[in-house]
Amino acid sequence: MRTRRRSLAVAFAAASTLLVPTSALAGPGPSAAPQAGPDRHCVGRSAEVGKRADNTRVTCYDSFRKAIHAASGGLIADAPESAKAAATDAKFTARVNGLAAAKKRAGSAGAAAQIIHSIEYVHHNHGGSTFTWWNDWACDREPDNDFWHPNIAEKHPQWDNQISSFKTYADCEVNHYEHPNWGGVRTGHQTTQSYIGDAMNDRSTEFEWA
Ligand SMILES: [Ca+2]
Ligand SMILES: [Ca+2]
Repeated sequence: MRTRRRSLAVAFAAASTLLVPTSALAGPGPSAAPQAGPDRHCVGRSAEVGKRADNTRVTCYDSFRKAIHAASGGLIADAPESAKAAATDAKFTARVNGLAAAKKRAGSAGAAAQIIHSIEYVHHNHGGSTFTWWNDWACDREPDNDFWHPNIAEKHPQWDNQISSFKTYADCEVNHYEHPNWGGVRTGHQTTQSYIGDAMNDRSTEFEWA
């Protein structure tokens, strides 16, 4: 028994010695893929159509609730923790759709309030990491484009070619483009979809809201 124990100890020591250099040498492998690991919830300011897009900005959080708090300019502090649950939560949807009215009611006190236009999801059926887009006004219910974001690969490559479903708010429809400069395949203006469709799945690079 004692002999066997000693052999195991020796074997373990040998394995440990071997394991150290092996793990130290292991660089980024498949696990470094953009969507590996825990979900991320990012928030981005779009640009008004006709204006330069250099005031766009993106911040990311480890919690959907924190992301919505930031995206709404502090008006919604208690969003569901689950982004997937939020997509079918009628009360949450009504609150997001009410952001423009809340901002108007608040007058100058609501100056910091932000209007959420769409929440883009990495997986089908509103699952996985999210990207929430906002600007200072709601969409205007006219068919022309109101807001846009150019080539997301430029500054946020981890978000290029990721979107699989989305939810729209504030009278907005969103158009997704496959390539920069309004290129390639597009979804056309759409409201909430639980699947973006085979033609545009994991291909969105530019966005427009109408
Ligand atoms: Ca996806
Ligand atoms: Ca693309």
